[in-house]
Amino acid sequence: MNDSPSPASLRIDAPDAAAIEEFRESILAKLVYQVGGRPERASPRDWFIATALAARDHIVDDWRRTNDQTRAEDRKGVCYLSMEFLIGRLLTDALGNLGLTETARQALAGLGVDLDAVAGQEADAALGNGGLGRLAACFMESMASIGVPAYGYGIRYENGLFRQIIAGGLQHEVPEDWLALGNPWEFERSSLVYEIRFGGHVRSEVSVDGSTRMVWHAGEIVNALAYDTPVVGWRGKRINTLRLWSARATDPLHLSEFNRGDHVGAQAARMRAEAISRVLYPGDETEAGQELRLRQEYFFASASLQDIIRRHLSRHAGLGNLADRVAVQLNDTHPAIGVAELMRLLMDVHGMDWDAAWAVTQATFSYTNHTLLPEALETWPVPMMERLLPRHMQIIYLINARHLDTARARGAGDALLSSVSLIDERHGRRVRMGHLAFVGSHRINGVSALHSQLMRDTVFADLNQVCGDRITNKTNGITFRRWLHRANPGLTHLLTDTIGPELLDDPERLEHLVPLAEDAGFRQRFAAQRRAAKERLTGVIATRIGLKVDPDALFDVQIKRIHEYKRQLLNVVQTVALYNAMRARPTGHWIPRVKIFAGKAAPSYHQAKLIIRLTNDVAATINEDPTLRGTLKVAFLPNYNVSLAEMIIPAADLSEQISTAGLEASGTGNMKLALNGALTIGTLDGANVEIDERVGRDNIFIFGLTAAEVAERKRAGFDARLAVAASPELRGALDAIASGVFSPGEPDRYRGLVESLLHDDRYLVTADFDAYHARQRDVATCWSKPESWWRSAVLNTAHVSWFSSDRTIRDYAEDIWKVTPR
Ligand code: 26W
Repeated sequence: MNDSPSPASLRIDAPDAAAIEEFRESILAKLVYQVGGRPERASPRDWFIATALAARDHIVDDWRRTNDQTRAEDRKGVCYLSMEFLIGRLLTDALGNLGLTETARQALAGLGVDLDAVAGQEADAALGNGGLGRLAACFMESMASIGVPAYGYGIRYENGLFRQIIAGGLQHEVPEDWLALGNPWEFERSSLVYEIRFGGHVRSEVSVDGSTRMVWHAGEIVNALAYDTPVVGWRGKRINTLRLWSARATDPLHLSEFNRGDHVGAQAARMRAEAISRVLYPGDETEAGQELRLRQEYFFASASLQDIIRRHLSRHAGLGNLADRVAVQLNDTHPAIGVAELMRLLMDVHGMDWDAAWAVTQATFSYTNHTLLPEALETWPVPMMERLLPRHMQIIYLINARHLDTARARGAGDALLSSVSLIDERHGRRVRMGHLAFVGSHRINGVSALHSQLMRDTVFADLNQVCGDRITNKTNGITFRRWLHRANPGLTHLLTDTIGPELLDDPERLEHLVPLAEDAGFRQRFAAQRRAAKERLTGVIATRIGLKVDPDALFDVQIKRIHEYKRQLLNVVQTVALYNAMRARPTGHWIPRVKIFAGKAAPSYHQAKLIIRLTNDVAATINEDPTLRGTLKVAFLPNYNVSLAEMIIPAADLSEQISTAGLEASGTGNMKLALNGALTIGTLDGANVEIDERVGRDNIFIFGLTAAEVAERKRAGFDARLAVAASPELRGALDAIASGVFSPGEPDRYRGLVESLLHDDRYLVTADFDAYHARQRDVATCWSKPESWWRSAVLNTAHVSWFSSDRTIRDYAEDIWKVTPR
């Protein structure tokens, strides 16, 4: 937490002396009156809180103005429902977007305090696992920046994603505690509380007007309490709201029990209720399969929809026009229970009939799918749903009955009916949440062109046929404010000095760099910025893992969640093959290379944890081998998070995007790295395909089987042993790993890993090895010709403006949400 992120900020804001003085006074006042500190004794943490509170004062008025204006104009808004928001730090983001970075820097300097050190004190808000959560954070920033009125709705987890500690090469998980020292950005809204009900039973009851209604008599009630965080758009254009729900017991203390002396039992209900927002599920792409997870999903979906309805009814007489005023985006299936919940609210609470409610529901929701991996498609056991959400289960059955009737009317036979049914009858009866989200939405989107096509061709083919083509593509994007301007101010300065400050508002200007790729002087300045970032990362590597690396070496980077389909193992095996080759020819011409890895494994994902251990074991052996004379180093940087990504990305020369084709829905790290001028080595998977189209084949290292070839290999039955037999280098690497070269104290440690690869290579590591190894040799050749390397690097930055999340959001706004940014 103490690393100062990056040097000089963007000097787009030329502050005047009065503004600096005013900000300085404000920081001092916050320090004294709110933090309760004294300037001469304040800790860096105290300064952080004081600075954040001072910055916050610049936000609040505009926040209210934005909200009032949107309400006055009755503009349609977006509600982004997401179980995860992987935000990272907010101080530099807020200051940057407000144009106050220099003001704050100089105000603090006047107090003898360094802004970068202060910013480094902020805990990362790690309310997400990986790509899906970070995408939600980029989208929130973009919506505020381009002027889309929006609320992000999620859960205020007390503990975000675990902190990863590496000890003896193994991952250990430690609870993360981002709120421990206070969160200056959030506002508790004590008047915004909704009741969330669970369990009990449903009865049909006759109301006074003679009509029958289904009445849900809940067994348990939990309160949802809102916490709001402002989301500041670029140049303070709009300030949207991230509204996160915290669970509170309705009756926190059973006083009678307490007075009887049962001090623990008296608080049991409270513990049970508040467990809902205690901790983020660290599972990534594996079905959590836990009742608590379903409770979390319903809790935040219900609170958000109740809030949306309350806000709508504060301005409109009824709910018939809900979909004209609000678009609700389901970020994967995690909030999909919202489809049944909105139906329940419209019918049971607001008296709408089924057809009207269904029309409103479908027109309101749209759903984004983020993965086709079968193990990640959520399903819930019917008995659990019946117990926890009995009314919702009834509604789901009714939705299903009508949906199957429609399918039948369109001529569907039994096979098709069972494939499109919301209930999976094959292994115990389970509710398919992806199907529920699909039928309850008017638009369903994938996150890259390839992924959307695979949705149409595979997992959702039958549904899409039965429901009429509702699938559309919205290729992911990233916010350039965080991932270029803030993470890499040195490069950004070079770019704005060269192609003009308009770049900050118009990423398409990056194309103006194209001719500069031919300019040796510019290439040199571009390379110098990389060199400076690598120098800084070298320091981080030294302090964090005690490894000395050469900043002139090629920095070869794979940073993302550890998962078999992402194939960190392919990278490690190739590293071993390279090591073997270097040892066989120590005097050969080897380019100096640092292999950098970072990423977390789900705590229960044993194979992924074993891959982390192998990476660390390989690193330990290679880093200590004197025959290499330092030409190859391997670094596994612990506790990958947004802040660490911000330090690694500007320093990366090579971006590893090597997933088995067809399995990475999009990827967004690939975009961040290319934007900062790293060259990609990758498969034709996810958004790599679209990066390849834009940067051109001369400026990217593509290898391996295509998605279609992968499918074909799997159909034909792929034998890894044949691939290994045909590749001496692969065999040598696997033999070394299996025989304990990297685990001499326990030679059999990786025997099982290698054997399972030979027996069932589900991710086709061995099939792609030779192509990958060869492409890595091309990388080395290119690196040894700096002119061509840096030409390609410049062209990567030049050609990826399309991956701005502003573009993605404009696409959603126009095609799915029907809202006009302004
Ligand atoms: C139920 C457990 C669970 C948890 C998370 C299942 C699935 C997920 C997510 C779908 C995992 C995820 O983050 N997917 C990633 O989403 C990114 C944003 O669209 C894509 O860029 C990545 O390719 C995709 O893996």
